[in-house]
Amino acid sequence: MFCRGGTPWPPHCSLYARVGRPRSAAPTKNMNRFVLLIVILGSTSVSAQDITTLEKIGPVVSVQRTDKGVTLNCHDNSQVQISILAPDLIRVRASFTKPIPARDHSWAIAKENWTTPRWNVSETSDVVTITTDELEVVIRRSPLLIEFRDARTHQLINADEHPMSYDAGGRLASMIFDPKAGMFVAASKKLGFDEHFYGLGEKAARLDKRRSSFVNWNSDTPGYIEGKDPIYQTIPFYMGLQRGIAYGIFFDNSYRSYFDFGKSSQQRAWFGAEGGELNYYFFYGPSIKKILGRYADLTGHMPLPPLWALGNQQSRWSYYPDSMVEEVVNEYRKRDLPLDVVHLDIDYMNGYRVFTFNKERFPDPKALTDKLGRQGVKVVTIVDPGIKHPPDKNERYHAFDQGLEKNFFQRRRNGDLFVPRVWPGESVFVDYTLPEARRWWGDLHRVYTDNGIAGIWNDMNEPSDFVDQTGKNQLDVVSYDEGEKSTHAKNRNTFALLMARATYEGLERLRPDRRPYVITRAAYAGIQRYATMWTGDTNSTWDALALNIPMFTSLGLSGEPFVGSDIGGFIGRGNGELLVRSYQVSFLAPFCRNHKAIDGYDQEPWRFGKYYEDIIRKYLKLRYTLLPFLYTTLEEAHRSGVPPFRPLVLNYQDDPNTYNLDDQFMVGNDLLVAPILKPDVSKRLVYLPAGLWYDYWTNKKYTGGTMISVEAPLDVVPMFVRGGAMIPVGPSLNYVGEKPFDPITFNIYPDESGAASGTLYEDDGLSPAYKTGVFRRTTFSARRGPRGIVTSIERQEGTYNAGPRKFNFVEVK
Ligand code: MIG
Repeated sequence: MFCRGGTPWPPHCSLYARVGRPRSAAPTKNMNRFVLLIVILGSTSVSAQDITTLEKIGPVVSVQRTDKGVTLNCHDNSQVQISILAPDLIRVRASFTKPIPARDHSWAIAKENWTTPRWNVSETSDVVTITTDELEVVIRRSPLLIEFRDARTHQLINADEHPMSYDAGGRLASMIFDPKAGMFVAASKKLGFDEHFYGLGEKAARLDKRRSSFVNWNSDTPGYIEGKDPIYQTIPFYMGLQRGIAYGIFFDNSYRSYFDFGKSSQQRAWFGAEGGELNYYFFYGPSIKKILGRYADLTGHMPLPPLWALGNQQSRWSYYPDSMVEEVVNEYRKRDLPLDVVHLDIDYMNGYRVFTFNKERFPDPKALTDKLGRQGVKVVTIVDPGIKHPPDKNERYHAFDQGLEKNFFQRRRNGDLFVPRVWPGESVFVDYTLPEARRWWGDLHRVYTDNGIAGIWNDMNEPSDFVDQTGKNQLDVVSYDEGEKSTHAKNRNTFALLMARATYEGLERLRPDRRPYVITRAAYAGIQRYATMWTGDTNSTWDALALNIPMFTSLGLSGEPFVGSDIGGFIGRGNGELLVRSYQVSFLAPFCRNHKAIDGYDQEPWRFGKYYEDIIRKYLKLRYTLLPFLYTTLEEAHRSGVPPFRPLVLNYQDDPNTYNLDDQFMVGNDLLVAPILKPDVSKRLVYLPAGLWYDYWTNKKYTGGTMISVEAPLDVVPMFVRGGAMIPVGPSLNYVGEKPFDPITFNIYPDESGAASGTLYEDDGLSPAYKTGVFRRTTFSARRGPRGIVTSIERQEGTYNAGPRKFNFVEVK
């Protein structure tokens, strides 16, 4: 391996670069120093804080009733606003030692105007109590402590362990990113003896986050392993679950934030941030599904991507020239492997200049996309935020020239252009908080849409800077931020959200009759409105594969339903067995894409020989026949916020056996999958929740509520269908749209009582017409009678004419 001049690839090169390896020193000594440095960096994060040393908010001296709730005035001049958004959604906003500011802005929130539901407030000398139909918020005046109770049972759901706190004395100033940009604020909640924690978006961690702590600071972390934190995304939303009762907390604060679920203390789960407001939303379930629906109402429902986004995708850093892209696609077709999308990584550009094509490698991109289009394949191009800063003034590059002229680029406080170093070398970043800059950026995508590019893949948007990945080099970079002119401490974590927004809205304007398809690496809460995601630069290892499941399910529990990971792993050399097992996870993930680093061993499905290729084909084909089912579960995510790729706890939250189960997953309500995540293993234990289950491959029936042991030779992923399900299955396809979904066969898996039901969602798969009711959702039911199974249509919704298609009903026995 070699390090190319100045670029941080392969990853070990960047690490050396950060340590500043002296050229003459002996390598082993350097290695030790390097390890030491990592240890020191790693330990500064959470343990440095003891929130009990912070200043506590003062006791309540008066209470004002407002239209939407109450304002509490505190002894230390702090103010707390409690707003009732819905019977199960309460906002808590605190301002320390000064009144709540009039300015109230968040990039994450999709819905600001809620119709206040009926509510009441009552006061005694000790407490103020707010009641809605579902929640009781009990506020103790002195000290100020907030409790959330179930309005019907009065059962405690969540309670402050400590009054809300702020770092008035600047005790934490030495550890915070930018002490000038804000003051540490924190909230502390009682840790339930049996409380489990879920969510927090993309973390290289297990499903149940109890007894762990995390930091949010979007970071480019190639080759991350379990425990690496932070990585690319910030979703400051989590759910607590105790005795089957769930609540959610969305701490809407984009500064570097901290979440500790009983790691530093046995008493508390706390969260805090290095600035901004203590501003959180409390969601009450008790069901997780209901919380996810509300979270989607608040931060945005994922729009449907085009149906072909559920197709199989192939990528590589990088396929070029155009003839090689054609070769890849031809190989797929020749080998009878389904394929919908091929990705062009950074080498398609002219010297990494975004919005350009390299003329030698891709002389006629339109001809290429037309040709591939005739084979049923779409092209997605990568777009990074770095715009090349021309090395000499005479170089003309439209993206730079226009952006400079319009003053859309980020600048330091002293007015200098901020010049990070990324793939193009010295570059500039756009200030996406400027509405006109977002519009301009979106419009720049015309070069892609005109050339038939079907989707955009945003990378490096943490934003990554080879000069310094910690953000220190960007400390004094100012963003417009709706007039606040705030700095990096506040804007880093929302950079990707706004870039994705600019891209999505641009694609909407450029192709109004098509659904945009955007993929992102970094994110902040609300990202689901604009982009799908993948989990960045994983390793081609078994450990990395095992992380797929808790990462996908946690993302799903954090409002990001469309997720996936580089199949086979990104960095290093995989093998046929790992690749097959990786497909056995991802063939049911929303984003199903094989991708590999520039210096990794090739890993397209055929690269390890026919034996493995045949198994991969089996799973890709199965994915395509299951598309009617997958699309139906994806639409459910759009509508209800409940993701397709689920941890078992989401469907069985009363069953404690599911609370930390993260080597199995479910797709929708009906399919349970228990992949093999270790080499040379062909047998495993599978937990089946209570009820009747059918082995997908053999139709053998099991009664759940127990562990079973199943065989899983390399060509088998253990998979079970819930008794009571009807699974819609379509014809075998090489790509989406090759033929209509006709016939559609409903495989009926009756439950113990002989009943089953299922749903089929259909629309044109391409246009935004579904948003105005042009879809068809059909609910079917089946019942075993004396003369066999009887099926009926329970309900039909929507105005879409799905055309004549044949439905077959097959009872699985
Ligand atoms: O510094 O575009 O995560 O998928 O292939 C590496 C090159 C930049 C990181 C992405 C990866 C992509 C690669 N990129």
